[in-house]
Amino acid sequence: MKIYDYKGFPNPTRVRIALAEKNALQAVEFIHIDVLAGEHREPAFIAKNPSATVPVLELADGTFISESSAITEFIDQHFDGISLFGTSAQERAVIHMLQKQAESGVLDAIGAYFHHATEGLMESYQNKDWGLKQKQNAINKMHYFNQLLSTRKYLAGNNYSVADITLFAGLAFADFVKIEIPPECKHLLDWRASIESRPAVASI
Ligand SMILES: N[C@@H](CCC(=O)N[C@@H](CS)C(=O)NCC(=O)O)C(=O)O
Repeated sequence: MKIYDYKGFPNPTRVRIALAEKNALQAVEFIHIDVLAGEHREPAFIAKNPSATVPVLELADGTFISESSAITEFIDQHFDGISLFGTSAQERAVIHMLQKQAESGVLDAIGAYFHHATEGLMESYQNKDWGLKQKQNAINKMHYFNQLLSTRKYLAGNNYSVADITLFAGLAFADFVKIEIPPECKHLLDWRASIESRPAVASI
């Protein structure tokens, strides 16, 4: 199996952490896509993912899978080890809910800020007000997650899950664009330090 990505970018990081948690990084061939040079917008890559984003997973039969949530779900099912998506119906639904909130409320909101209110990536269209609004939305969500983490160890409860991975990648994106986690969000900051110290996360 192959993964087309750009090491260190937020969404590729989600996939690499999931693989590391499963001890499966060696099972994958990584193919570097030079996003900074626009390689992801060339026809050869668009044929793999019409959305022109990394990461993309290619399976042995030639199937291409984009969207980090889908790729990490495949990884969770395909490889043995810790369950990242939960087991019971309730646990799976709660993890899904929190991953979605972390993705749209933090990671994608910060992405909108990056693409619209900073230089971004060779953007053909920008709406600065939209970008700034999304930055504020991301900060509001940090407060929301801080509150949640005042009563639980991990985002979805007692067990580490893909929701933690997605929020962690979102906060790394915040660092990159210099959006500070509000210092009063102590539970969020402590949680982040605990995720950072996981061997799989530290190995990425
Ligand atoms: N929803 C997609 C988003 C992927 C995404 O936006 N990837 C970024 C890198 S972190 C990218 O390829 N950006 C290129 C661009 O926006 O032109 C996912 O979950 O994988």
